Amino acid sequence: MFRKVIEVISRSRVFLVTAHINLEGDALGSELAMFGLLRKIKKRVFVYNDDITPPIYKFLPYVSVINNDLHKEEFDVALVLDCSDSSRTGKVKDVLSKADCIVNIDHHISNTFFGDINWVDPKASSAAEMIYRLCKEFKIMNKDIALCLYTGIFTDTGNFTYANTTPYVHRIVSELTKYSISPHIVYENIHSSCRIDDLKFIGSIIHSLKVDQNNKVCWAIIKNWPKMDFDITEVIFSIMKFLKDIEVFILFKKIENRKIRVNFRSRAKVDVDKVAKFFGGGGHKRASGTTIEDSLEAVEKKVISFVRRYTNGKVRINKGRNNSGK
Ligand SMILES: [Mn+2]
Repeated sequence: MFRKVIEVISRSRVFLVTAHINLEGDALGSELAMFGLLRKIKKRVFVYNDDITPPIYKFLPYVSVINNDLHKEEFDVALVLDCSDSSRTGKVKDVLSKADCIVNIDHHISNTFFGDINWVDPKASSAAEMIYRLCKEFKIMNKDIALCLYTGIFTDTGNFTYANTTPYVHRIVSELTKYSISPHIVYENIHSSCRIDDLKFIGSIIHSLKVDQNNKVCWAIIKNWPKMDFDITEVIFSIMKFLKDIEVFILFKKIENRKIRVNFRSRAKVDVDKVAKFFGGGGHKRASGTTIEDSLEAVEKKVISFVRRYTNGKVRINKGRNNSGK
């Protein structure tokens, strides 16, 4: 599949590049690195996202090329990055079929192979790692592309702390950092963005944590999940992960009446993609999510009891029908 991607990029002229809604470092870093690569090899490129770019990512090179309004541009190829399913592109999905060829480049294990060409590698730490491989193939790299790729890998490996931080990841990063990247500046841009109210809100969530020590599960219930510029989900998980001997971390966020977003993280043993799939979602083995329509109490009850049985290895899980990313 890698060869097919190289071939279609080489022979085509005009590209649409997009990624998943709820933009984060890997989606944006991969898109913008792809933009840099395609421009270097003299292609025409449009980058479209349904969501607006969160302010914390405004430091990324090329970020101003991202468009949120779909114009009537024609393109030969749609490159869909970091998306487990085409519906994860939001309203960009409506124009994907205009392309002669949809290329799906992703690392979610729950990918639905929606493209004409599907390069899906669940072993890759990030979509950015896959774009790095494309850059190597085309022998293209510069400071801007390197910063985009670094940011993508940094985000999806949880600042190089998750189980997907392989020796290969470190080798890539050692190469990318040669292009005068300042890791502390990337870190500060992404992670030092909380306001005092955010921290107090996080404090209230931490205060109400629930723990099942026997089943190694820790979770939090958030009765009103606010819309915010900066997503504090990862901040909360990073604090939860300070807990000793806990394997699975879950957030229950009420985003609307009877609409609960559930995020899962696991340390190294439990496959939370399977857990999320059981409830109609999906993602990665170590990070996944789903949205369930029911009351907060009912969702907490059914998810926690499922996770308890699952971590005890007492349930077998059939393949889910719907998938969505984390
Ligand atoms: Mn990703």
